[in-house]
Amino acid sequence: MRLDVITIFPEYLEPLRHALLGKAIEKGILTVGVHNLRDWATDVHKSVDDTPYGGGPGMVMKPTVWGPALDDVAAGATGTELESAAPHVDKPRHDDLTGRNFAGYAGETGDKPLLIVPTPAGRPFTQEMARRWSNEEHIVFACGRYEGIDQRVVDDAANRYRVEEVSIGDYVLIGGEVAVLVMAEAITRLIPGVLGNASSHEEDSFSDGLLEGPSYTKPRVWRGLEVPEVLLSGNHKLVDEWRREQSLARTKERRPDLLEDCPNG
Ligand code: 6GU
Repeated sequence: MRLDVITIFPEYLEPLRHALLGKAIEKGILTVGVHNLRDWATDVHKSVDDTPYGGGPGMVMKPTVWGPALDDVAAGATGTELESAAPHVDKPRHDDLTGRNFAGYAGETGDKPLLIVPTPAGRPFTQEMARRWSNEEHIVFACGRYEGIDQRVVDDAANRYRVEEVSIGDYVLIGGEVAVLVMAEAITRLIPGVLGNASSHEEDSFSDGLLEGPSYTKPRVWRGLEVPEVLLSGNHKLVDEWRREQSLARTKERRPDLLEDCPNG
């Protein structure tokens, strides 16, 4: 997978190159390009924003800067790591290989990259989106700051991208950068080879619609607190049943909304 991020704060995206994702880059599973939006600014002050039509507080990011930036990044014409940016239309995606593919899935219109625009006004990001997008060949994130990006940028980008405006939750961040870190991690950890254990995400919270229950390790007694007896029994059937009960109880307590139309509930 290739990830490109366009931002006015490229240093904010440094964590993408560290720890887990850094390993994926070293292994050649992932390519990351971070681009400074100001490189596409044309005036002496390198300005990227302007006052909003219709008045009001704050500034709006300029279409005349964003348009060319998105054109260049879609075309892989930014001078960085060009080889892996080329689309691989015939390459099977990992969900095809594991038989988990289904109709209507991202990457179907293969040649256009996916453009994700983080915004509190977007559709809520979910584990299901992370799973679908983990099959993408090329994802571009467009980070807005201030009061957002001129809407025509998003409308026009649909000519070269499949565009998604996405929110990571019901709160407001200063800009999209941290949301990109969140989504990039949620997406890339599902690519085979990025996590050590290939099946370790199959029991994640949300992958079966429930929260994960508690986990324990040695020692058996710590500060007077004992590990639940059933986990020491060696009876896998009993352990599975107990874990399911714990999942359900926790979900009822913390996220009753998840149980409303839950086929497993
Ligand atoms: Cl994706 N961006 C910003 N700026 N704020 C947010 C958000 C995104 N999701 C929740 N709040």
